[in-house]
Amino acid sequence: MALRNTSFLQACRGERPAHTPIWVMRQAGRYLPEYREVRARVTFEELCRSPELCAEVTRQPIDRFGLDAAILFSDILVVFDAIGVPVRFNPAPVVAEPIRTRTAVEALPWGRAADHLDYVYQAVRACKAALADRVPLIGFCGAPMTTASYLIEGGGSREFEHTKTIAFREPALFAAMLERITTLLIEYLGGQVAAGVDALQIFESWGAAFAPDDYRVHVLPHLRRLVSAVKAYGVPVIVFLRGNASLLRQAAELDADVLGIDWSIELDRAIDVVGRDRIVQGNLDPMALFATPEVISAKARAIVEAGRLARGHIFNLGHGISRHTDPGMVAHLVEAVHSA
Ligand code: 1CP
Repeated sequence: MALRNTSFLQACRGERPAHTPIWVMRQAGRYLPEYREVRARVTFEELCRSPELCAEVTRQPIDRFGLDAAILFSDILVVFDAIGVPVRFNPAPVVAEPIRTRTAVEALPWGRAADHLDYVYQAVRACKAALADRVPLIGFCGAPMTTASYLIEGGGSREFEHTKTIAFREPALFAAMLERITTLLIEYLGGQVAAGVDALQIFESWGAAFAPDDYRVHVLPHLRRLVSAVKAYGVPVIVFLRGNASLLRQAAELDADVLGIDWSIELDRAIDVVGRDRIVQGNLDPMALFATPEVISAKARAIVEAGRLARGHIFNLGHGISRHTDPGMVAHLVEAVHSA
């Protein structure tokens, strides 16, 4: 059956739908009471492994708000299941035995690893069924470096000490790790597309860990390979490279259909850097949802206006929504963007 709301996919192709489409990074999650209700019954890991519950929480923000796209409920770190590396969420992720040496990398079972993520592909099928063609479904993964950083650091990090030490002192080992992870991610996104996702987003949440010149040398080639490979799957590819103020020119070198812009830069200035022929997504500060409805409307209008400078624009926050957000303000934002 054909999708009923195609505004998001039209914007990804550079067409101008009747209104600016909007979805929200982390739109399924802890700010929604109905999500917290599900989470009270199961752990985060159990939730990610249950296709039925993934479909239920993916649908929650679609049922509540007039959003123009759904995003698969999962996490960028479930890929570690594929290589037998356990990760716990408390709720921040913890990898008990970080991978930092060539021996440790080579001991991991990389061959046909993405076959072990069948529960995610089943979740995609369950989400598609639950959405019943109301809106498109976005699949996703972490970018090679963001993904690798959790494996190397053993969790989130502020300074990325181990990741950058390996990149600077053992560049061949760092490249070998990112190469293997990239191959796994290419297969993993292929599995998501085969299961039915309508678009893909790659999250480079920690790009700004590296200085721009080091990012170009040590990180960008792997992200570029991932983007080029997954573009062949035939669905639009969005890259959200957080740290735009410093890495926007690097982002512009990617062959992605859509470039995600974080909230650290004015959208019109970002468009001037990446080029007016590009399609952009973003970029309201998530904390702006703590402002009054009038202020939210004004900020939304300004971003929609700036978005008209680009070939296409999908409205989003400039990073994930805060868990303390009032859902009523999300309803207000969607309204404001659609009527701008
Ligand atoms: O207790 C809970 O319910 C767990 C909180 C939670 C949630 C709701 C985590 C743990 N992950 C998620 C879901 C999630 N994560 C989605 C779902 C779809 C949606 O957007 O609605 C997505 C796309 C992600 C992606 C993700 N996970 C990123 C990239 C996006 C970003 O925010 O930069 C990253 C960095 C992660 C790692 C992760 N997983 C969970 C947490 C708390 C974190 C961040 C840890 C850190 O700060 O290092």
